[in-house]
Amino acid sequence: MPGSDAALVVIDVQNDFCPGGALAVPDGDAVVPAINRLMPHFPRVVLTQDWHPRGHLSFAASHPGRQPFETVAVDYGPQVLWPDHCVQGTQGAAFHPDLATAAAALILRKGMNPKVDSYSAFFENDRRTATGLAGYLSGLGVRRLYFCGLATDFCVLYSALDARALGFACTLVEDACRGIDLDGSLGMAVQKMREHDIEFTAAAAVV
Ligand code: VGL
Ligand code: ZN
Repeated sequence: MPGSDAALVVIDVQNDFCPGGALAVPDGDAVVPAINRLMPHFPRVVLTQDWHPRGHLSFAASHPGRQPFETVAVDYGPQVLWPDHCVQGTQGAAFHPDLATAAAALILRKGMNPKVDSYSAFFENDRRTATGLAGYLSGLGVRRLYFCGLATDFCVLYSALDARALGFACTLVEDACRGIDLDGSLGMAVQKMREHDIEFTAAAAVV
């Protein structure tokens, strides 16, 4: 049962990450009913939205000769290249139509710098540029974060690891997440989260 110092962070439940979308996560839309049931049990809900300008550096199409899911070196280190996805203002970038967005206190958009990707809701992939979410949550006295959404092995993983490093207690609501699983990335993500004292729970155990 989440207390008064808890917040639910819903990562990137957007059309492009759901079946039929540009970067579909297998079974991605299955998280929606579980997340909608979780929301009323939290004093605060934050939604994130991957929100890229056209021609974003994370798009394979921005790198001549490169294909989606290849990794390239960019200024801040390795960057996986993705199909064009979550372009600002498009239907693909919109939340899944059944997600109960009215419950959200904050919608945080990320990945807006054309030259820097942002998996995490806290820091961009340069690992330096803050999004402001840590200050928002701390300012409200939030100390415990529950994570759900898409994708477990990218944006959920990086968000939860950053939250732990910032001192928040973190729980992954495992059945309210789905992963991409690129070259075993899902198993590695689960292992990393366990190593960093992120707890795992099922949605039914939260409420
Ligand atoms: C994501 C890849 C690219 C995610 C976002 O939300 O996990 N993955 N952009
Ligand atoms: Zn993205």
